[in-house]
Amino acid sequence: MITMEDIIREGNPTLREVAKEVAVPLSDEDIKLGEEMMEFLHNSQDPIKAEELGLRGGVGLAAPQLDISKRIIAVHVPSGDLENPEPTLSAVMYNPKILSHSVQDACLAEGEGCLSVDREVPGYVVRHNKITLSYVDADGVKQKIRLKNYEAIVVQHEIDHLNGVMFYDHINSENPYALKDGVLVIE
Ligand code: FHF
Ligand code: ZN
Repeated sequence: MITMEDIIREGNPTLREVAKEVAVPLSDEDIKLGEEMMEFLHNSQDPIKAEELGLRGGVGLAAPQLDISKRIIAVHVPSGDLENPEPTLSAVMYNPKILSHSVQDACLAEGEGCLSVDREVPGYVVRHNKITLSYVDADGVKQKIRLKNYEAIVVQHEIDHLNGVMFYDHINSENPYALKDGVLVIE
């Protein structure tokens, strides 16, 4: 089981590496890793388990955060709607790739945090508002999906980890809350 002790923190050079693609068909080892990453997200979003295990709630996790430099991410975005409790996005993605993106940019009003960063970094993290993405799923099947708004932001945060990029690299260092015209601010 993955816990916070398995997650490396900023300063560890692995977080600045470009991770390696995984071989397809997927190995049993890579499938197992993806399952454990998704289990971590589930546990971290379960108030009881998160408390017991001392986990920070997370919607995404990338293999490099476990000191494993492979192009594997897990995302689990809860709906936040009691009427419709299905997660809006839940997947392990192998070799995810952004094929195209909107001209419009977007950022989260609250800024971002990271399981590998034990401090608050204020500011808008400007990303693409919409992305078209390909990836290999847990069954080894190639998928192509379009994402927008919050789900697109989460996946871009995770893919950044595969490329050695941290969220604060996208914050304007002169004025962390400066925004160009037309950037969508997601509440
Ligand atoms: C998180 N937590 O998941 C943040 C951090 C925008 O690479 O967003 O570092 F638990 C992955 C509902 C809404 C339930 C939000 C991408 C952020 C990715 C993890 N928590 C949440 C939730 C959250 C990072 N990460 C603050 C830990
Ligand atoms: Zn992160």
